[in-house]
Amino acid sequence: MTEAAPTIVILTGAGISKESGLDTFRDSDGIWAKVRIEDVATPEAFARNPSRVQEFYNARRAGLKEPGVVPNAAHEALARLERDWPGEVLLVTQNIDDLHERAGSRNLIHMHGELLKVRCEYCEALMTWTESLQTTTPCPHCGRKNGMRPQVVWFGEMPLGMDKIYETLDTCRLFVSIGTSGNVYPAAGFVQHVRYRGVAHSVELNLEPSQGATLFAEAIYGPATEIVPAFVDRILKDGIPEV
Ligand code: BJW
Repeated sequence: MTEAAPTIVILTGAGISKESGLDTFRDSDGIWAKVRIEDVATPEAFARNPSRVQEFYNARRAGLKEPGVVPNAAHEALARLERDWPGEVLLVTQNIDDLHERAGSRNLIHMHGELLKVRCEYCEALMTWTESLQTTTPCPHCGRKNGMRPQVVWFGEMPLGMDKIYETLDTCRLFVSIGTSGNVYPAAGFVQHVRYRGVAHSVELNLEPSQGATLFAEAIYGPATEIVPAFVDRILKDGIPEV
């Protein structure tokens, strides 16, 4: 019996979308330099001032429609890896933009939610939403007001798809972390989870060393649009290095 081709898990963060015109969070010109986490990215902030939080996400949702905001060479390379690698490639993104989908990735988990989806806290209906959302917008399913919220994961909330993510981290032979600062858990802990098993290679691809840089077996630094396509070429040509 021939062995199945090894599984790859890719984790992406805001850095992969930076060259598509979307801000990161913790760089000096990032989102958290302009707004406070406590004002927009916690359930308490939403309870205190829902309009402020809706405005923040309405602006970012509108930003996705800017003509220059399109998938870049790094998003495209990851879609190519999924198409051409003979085994499973699971793409786990912390990003709430839709650039991976637009590039063609299909086996994708948005662990921190999706900007183009909203849900009703009363009836739990989940729906695609491309326009502005107001606190008073009635739920199209149950008709109640004041329950519609962005489908994003705020601090203190449980990230999405965790069972599938850990199941795949437990079987992968390659873990790659791209454009994330390694500040936010549980994503920041994935590399230790994988390395603990002792059978998977781990690589960081970033503009500069992240918080957890020393935890990776290999690191490549540079803009995502340059280093990700070159890395994908290498894996498709040479396969996964031995641990
Ligand atoms: C480039 C580049 C280029 C730039 N090319 N690279 C104490 C200890 C440990 C954990 C905790 C703790 N206290 C609390 C926690 C848990 C907490 C947490 O981690 N806090 C830390 C701050 C310490 N985590 C949570 O609460 C999470 N939930 C959870 O743990 O649930 C379990 C649980 C729940 C309840 C009870 C008990 C347990 C939820 C986390 C939610 C994160 N949400 C946000 C905002 C929502 C989405 C949105 O609005 O977009 O998600 S925060 C923000 O950070 C966003 C991002 O997805 C996330 C990660 O950011 P990312 O992607 O890493 O971006 P940056 O800006 O940080 O980094 C960019 C990187 O790109 C940099 O490295 C650059 O160098 C690089 N770069 N240009 C390549 N061109």
